[in-house]
Amino acid sequence: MLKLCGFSASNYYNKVKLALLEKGVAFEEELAWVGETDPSASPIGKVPYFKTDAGPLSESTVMLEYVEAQYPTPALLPADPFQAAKARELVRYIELHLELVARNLYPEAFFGGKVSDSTKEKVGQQLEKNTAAFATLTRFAPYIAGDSFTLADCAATVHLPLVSAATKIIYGRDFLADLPLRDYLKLVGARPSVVQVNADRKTNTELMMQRAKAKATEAAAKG
Ligand SMILES: N[C@@H](CCC(=O)N[C@@H](CS)C(=O)NCC(=O)O)C(=O)O
Repeated sequence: MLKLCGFSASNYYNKVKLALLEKGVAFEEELAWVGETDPSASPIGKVPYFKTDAGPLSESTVMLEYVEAQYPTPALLPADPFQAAKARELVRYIELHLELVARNLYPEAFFGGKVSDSTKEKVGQQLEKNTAAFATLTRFAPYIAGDSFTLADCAATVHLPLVSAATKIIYGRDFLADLPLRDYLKLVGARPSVVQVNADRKTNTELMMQRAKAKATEAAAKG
């Protein structure tokens, strides 16, 4: 059976999990924390990755494309090639231009660490530009790429709340405040797939925090 490997606190893991749940694909989850991943499946050590009957596969957006091709119904991309490309464009913007940039803020925003002032300034400038560009592409009609739930929604649902929260915490201003994110998250949040992903994320985040604490205590004891 298809195995989704990684952990449920990960936004990239949850993007793929959402697509599988939306499609009703039978899959198992294999817990793999960062540092404990299978190098033969994820050579770079990131999660998520798949173990399929045909072999392993990493990189979440490639995994989404595989899921869409292997399990075509219900479709998570519009049938029209141009509209499908527009949905993919949103996935790319959300990850490359928003999430990956905002990720530089996470150590301080979410994990009790510190980010330098120069990083904050540089990231702030990039996000200012990138969020404005992203806003021109989004539809919210009512889904992010139009009238149906697509792969772009799998990405938006898991990544946008992090971008929003990180900018609010670090700069005192939510860089996505001009988007109808609250209503959108309420809409997608009612889907059984999103309810499950959010519940699993909460449980797994608590576990992750406990692990981090235990590791810190262990390190302190060693001196
Ligand atoms: N481009 C990767 C990004 C995945 C990613 O960054 N995953 C994080 C967890 S949310 C991770 O594994 N981080 C550990 C690391 O970068 O070594 C994908 O789309 O799958």
